[in-house]
Amino acid sequence: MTNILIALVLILLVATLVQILRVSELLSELKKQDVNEVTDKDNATQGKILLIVGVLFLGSVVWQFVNWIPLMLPPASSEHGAVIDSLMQFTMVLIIFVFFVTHPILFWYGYKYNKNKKNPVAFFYPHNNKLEVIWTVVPTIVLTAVILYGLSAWDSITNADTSDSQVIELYAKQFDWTARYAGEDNTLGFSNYKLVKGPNQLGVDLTDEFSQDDVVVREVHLAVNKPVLLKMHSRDVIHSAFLPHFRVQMNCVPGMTTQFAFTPTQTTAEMKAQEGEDFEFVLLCNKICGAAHYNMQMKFVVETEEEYNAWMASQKTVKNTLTKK
Ligand SMILES: [Cu+2]
Repeated sequence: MTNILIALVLILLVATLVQILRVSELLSELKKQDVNEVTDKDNATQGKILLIVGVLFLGSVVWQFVNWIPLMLPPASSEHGAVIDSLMQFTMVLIIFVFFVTHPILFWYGYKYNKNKKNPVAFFYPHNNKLEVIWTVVPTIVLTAVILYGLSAWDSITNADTSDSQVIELYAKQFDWTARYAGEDNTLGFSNYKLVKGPNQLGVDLTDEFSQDDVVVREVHLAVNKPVLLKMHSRDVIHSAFLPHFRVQMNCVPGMTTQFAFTPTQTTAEMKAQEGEDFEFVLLCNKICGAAHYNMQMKFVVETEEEYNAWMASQKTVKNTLTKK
């Protein structure tokens, strides 16, 4: 009901504006003025409006920086995350610098050089080789540098040595996550969606010897400073595994395995001391995958190796939970 009322008010507002314009046109006709003629006074008014809009716009940008920067993610809690943070900061500093140089000029020129009696015709300046070279070559060099920096960062992150990483499967479906540790052999047992049945929600092949020691959980625990390799699967649609604090994100695609390796560098306890007691590392879905997409999350806990080992020892293997005795 409220929405309908808001829509009605907006329609009436537009209708009123149209009528006001129409009245002013009729008045000009009565005064025998050409409504389409742009006078010096109109230009001066438009110039001033543009300047005010420019000041308000730049002011609002500064306001957003001041108020929203404190809401941003804390520094990365993973090794490769520091590389992503540096890349992000480098790009942002560059963009913000260019923004604050070009935009004040844009609004100021609109105000300063509008047509008036002193300035009846625009200055005709068709070509300048030197300027053309500068504004072609400088952006080319800068953008090439940014792209090379980004490619080398992505390359170093995705080509990490995973030989001693602990393997964990992240299994996505509408609308939750399940994780499966590869167990002592560090090899995930074979799985297939056709084997999904009853409590075996990941379709693990219970006859495969590699699957016997796998551990299925709904909360992931990691040991700090130990590399992990996440292998992602999806049962239904494309999901995206997003661990914002670790700067990890990778699509989970039905029918194929995707992966992301990382090393957590801070424990949950350290983060709680730094960010407040409510802090938790969390896995989110970053693809709009359906009605309950927003609620698709799983807790990640980073702890010391002793704490992690104790937790792992308390978990049941697939053999113990799913295999019929
Ligand atoms: Cu999803």
